[in-house]
Amino acid sequence: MNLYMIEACPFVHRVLLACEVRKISKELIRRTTIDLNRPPAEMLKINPSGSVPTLIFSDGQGFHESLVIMEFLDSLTAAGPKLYGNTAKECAQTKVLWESANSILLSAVQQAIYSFGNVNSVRSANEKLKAGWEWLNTQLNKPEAPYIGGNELNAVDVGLAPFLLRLRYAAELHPSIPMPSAGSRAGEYLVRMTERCLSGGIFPDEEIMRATTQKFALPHSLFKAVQDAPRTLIDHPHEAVKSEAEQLSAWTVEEDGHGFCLKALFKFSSHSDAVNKLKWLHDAQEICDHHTSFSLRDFDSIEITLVTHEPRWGVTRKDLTMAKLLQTYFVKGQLPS
Ligand SMILES: N[C@@H](CCC(=O)N[C@@H](CS)C(=O)NCC(=O)O)C(=O)O
Repeated sequence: MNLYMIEACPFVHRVLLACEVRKISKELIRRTTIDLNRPPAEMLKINPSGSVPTLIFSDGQGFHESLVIMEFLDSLTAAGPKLYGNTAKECAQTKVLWESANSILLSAVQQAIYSFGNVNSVRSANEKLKAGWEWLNTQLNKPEAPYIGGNELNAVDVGLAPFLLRLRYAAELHPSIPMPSAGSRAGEYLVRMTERCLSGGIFPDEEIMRATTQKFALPHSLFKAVQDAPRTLIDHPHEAVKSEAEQLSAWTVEEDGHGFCLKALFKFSSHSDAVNKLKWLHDAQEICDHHTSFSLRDFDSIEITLVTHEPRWGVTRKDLTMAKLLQTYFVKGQLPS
């Protein structure tokens, strides 16, 4: 068997940690590091999404999804304890516990990590995290048992670990993220888990983990460009738009009684797609600290006006930079990586 992976992926780390717990050798499951931008053809054949981890067998068959792979590892004969338990009843109980871990703790941890500089999102994650740490304290209520699984990690510990470790790095950039207090059971669990994952050489170097995590905690460079763009009025907005015709092709300069403004109409594939884009626009405005005037048209289109009111009405550098950001996301469906 061959595990297709990249070095710094938390979902891959679940599988590597699971192999360590189960004592599954690198000979039984070999590791192939891939380029996520160019996944190998044999991997795309069984996992067209191109995501890692993906497990491939010698006959070319295989599957992806970290939790599915973890469950499969329990079917192998190996010296280490099983992740889900030894009986059908234990497996069912572990899966029910995982559902709570995922919805109460992990979703909040992921929201805090993958904030992309969205302070609203961090704020709401922080509230959920407090409840998450309480849940974790309750799970760790057996004094002799260092892990949720008891003396050894189970599927719930393994599913959480890569993300719990990364939360620290996000908290370095967003100090409002609440971490469990040092003396609490959850706090001690975090220290224990971090030592285990980092010392065993299971996860990459801290510096790699920090850098790859913090990339998701900061605004994308196109958001940053809007934040940094000056609010200076442009005297000839028609020419400014023409000079960046490709990136601003969706926008027209219009003039009303007050002065110039930028307008665009973006059409989406469905009503729900348009509503999702409105949610994205709402967050984008908060991250950029720059606001637009927008309305939903014909259920599937968004009409946007970009203009600066103060100190004088008109189009500024910040408006133009915001226009480029919106066009990139609304036309391409994603921001460049
Ligand atoms: N639900 C998947 C998520 C895997 C995932 O998102 N992996 C990332 C790398 S950390 C990836 O492959 N992204 C590229 C893609 O989805 O195309 C799992 O649990 O395995």
